[in-house]
Amino acid sequence: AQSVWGYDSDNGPDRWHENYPMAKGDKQSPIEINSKDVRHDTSLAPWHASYDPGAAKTILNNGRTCRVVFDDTFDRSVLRGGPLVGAYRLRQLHLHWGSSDDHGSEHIIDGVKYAAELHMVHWNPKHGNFAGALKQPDGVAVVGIFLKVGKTPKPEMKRILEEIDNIKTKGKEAPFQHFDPSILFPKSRDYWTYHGSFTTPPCEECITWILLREPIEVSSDQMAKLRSLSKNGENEPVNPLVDNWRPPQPVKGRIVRASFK
Ligand code: SG7
Ligand code: ZN
Repeated sequence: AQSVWGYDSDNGPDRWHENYPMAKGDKQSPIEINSKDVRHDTSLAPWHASYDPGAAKTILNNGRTCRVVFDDTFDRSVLRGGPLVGAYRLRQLHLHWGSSDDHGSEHIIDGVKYAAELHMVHWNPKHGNFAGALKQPDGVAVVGIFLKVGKTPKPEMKRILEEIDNIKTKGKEAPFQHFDPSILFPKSRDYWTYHGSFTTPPCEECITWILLREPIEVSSDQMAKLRSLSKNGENEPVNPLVDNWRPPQPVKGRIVRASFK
């Protein structure tokens, strides 16, 4: 078995199950969504995020993604409604992206791969702490936002992108304060929802996915900036951090519901 999981041929998604058997479970993520198989559910409520800009703490490169961490010691930045019961606390956001603009997202929509996918990870405080929530089917809620490359840069991505040079290599961390991540949401609140897993080992099946229908538009230059991150540590040979996405997993009879028609 591989010593550390990653996205390369020797330690990538096809081999994760050797060390993390849950990766072959029945409710794995991501999945491919086909609009013709989706069930419009009129009982699905709108979702609401109420985020405190003061909860943002740091931004870091862990060699597998770039992540912004939030204070989740109390109900400070929360997500409610949609398919969820109760308030879920924002813990972190991170992204998955490709080596070029034509792929990089984890979920695939009607055959479309977006350039990147942003994940806002929230947990259900009724389970006590994040580790406890990971063991429960209603433990975690992730909002997924697709990034589509177009002509216009997304100004709201600037704060994150201007920190890239400060967290270039694996293990680097920088302060990241006064940031309201709801500025990254698209206009439409329409979403798909289904029950699945984390897209990285150990791939626990504890996630209510809320995938936003409308992508946000970023420029090709903004994507290139993200790709300038490195997998390697500071004094190691340069190894670009790209293609940190897991391919779609078997749906196994799960139903994807849509909040819209
Ligand atoms: C990224 O995605 C990281 C992970 C995250 C994982 O690799 O942001 O976070 C940490 C703390 O390393 O795993 C437990 C967790 O949040 C999977 O998250 S995802 O399913 O939303 N892609
Ligand atoms: Zn993710």
